Amino acid sequence: MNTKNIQVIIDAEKDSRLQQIGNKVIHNERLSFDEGVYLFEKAPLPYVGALANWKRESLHGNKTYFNKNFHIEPTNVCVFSCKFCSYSKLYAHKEEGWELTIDQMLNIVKSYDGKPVTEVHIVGGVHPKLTLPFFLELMRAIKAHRPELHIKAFTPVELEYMFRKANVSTQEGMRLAHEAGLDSLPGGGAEIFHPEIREQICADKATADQWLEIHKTAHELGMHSNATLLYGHIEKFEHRIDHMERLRQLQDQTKGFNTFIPLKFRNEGNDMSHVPESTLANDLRMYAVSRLYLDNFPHVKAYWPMLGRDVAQLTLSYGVNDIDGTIDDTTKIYSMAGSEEQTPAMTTEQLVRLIKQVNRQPIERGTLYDVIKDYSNHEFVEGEL
Ligand code: V47
Ligand code: SF4
Repeated sequence: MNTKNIQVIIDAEKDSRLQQIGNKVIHNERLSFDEGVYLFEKAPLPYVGALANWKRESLHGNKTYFNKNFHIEPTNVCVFSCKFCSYSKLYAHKEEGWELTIDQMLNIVKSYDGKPVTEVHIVGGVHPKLTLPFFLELMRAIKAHRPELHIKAFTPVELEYMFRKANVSTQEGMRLAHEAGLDSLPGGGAEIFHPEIREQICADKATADQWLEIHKTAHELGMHSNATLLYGHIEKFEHRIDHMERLRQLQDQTKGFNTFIPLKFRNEGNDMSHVPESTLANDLRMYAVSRLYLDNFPHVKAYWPMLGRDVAQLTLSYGVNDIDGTIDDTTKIYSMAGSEEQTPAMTTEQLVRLIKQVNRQPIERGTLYDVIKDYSNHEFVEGEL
């Protein structure tokens, strides 16, 4: 959508405050906290969607990124007790859980030998016996086997616990992890930063300040990272904007975040099953407002295993320019929480088709958004990965 067309939509809007917000967006002016909340509360979905789509296209045109990655979940045993989590087995019930050895995880990595994956994503529960030295050894073993494989691993929740048990500072712990092969941090563990909500849904794990401090330290060491927000449960719009405001402020300082990933709360099999899930319209609004509020984040990603393929495809018109990866794996965290995607795996051909169906340009990227291949005119051959 060009600027002339979006100006027509802004001028036709009857609410003068929304008109004002629209004009700020197209002049690249920063939205205030109250304006962010107002968009959630009052903006018609087509209006906020058109603004977010304009922003997305002015940043990235039709480009829609994906990567070829696989996940390893070292354990689902966890010392914490987040109420929304359908995945973890408390340490007291650890016989129901799993914990992988370094050899088992290395064998997963080896099973991708010769396959064109560029990233391994490692995140799991917080097992009291899987300590910092264990994970340092794991990363060294992966790098010794496949040095160019990008290791995106561990949330601040896992890292804060490892560092505390190992009695090292955040700076020292992050330095050791980086030296052992950690290339970047995924966005998990952020949930909702505001204490009013955090204390109700995940009181005992890393605080908002600890989460932000660990990402800041990673950025200072030259690593990039992602950020998430768990939305659509008991939080209010103010809490979402507060969360994004804290991220926006850190990003102003470090410029280390690549991607923002809103994660839709799924309510199956956890202690918050009585809380209804967000509607499709509210999902789309969440993506659109994120794109507009986080003006210093280059990318907004829809994580399709959580949302489902159809909704993920729709978000590409509501501010999203990244659709994660082929994720050929056995990730359980979402299927256990009620996602439609029971065994999330999409072939490159399926992912490319999904992007092309809405007239976007599929680009395979590395973790840091280096362009690996433009799939616009690619003809797939049978069995291609
Ligand atoms: O922090 C747990 C979420 C996150 C539920 O950086 C739930 O590229 C919804 O952060 N309903 C971990 N969400 C996953 C994550 C992630 C995923 C994909 C890519 C990236 C990236 C990061 O999963 C947790 C939590 O917010 N989660 N339970 C649930 N019931
Ligand atoms: Fe543990 Fe993470 Fe589940 Fe919380 S969300 S209980 S930290 S595995």
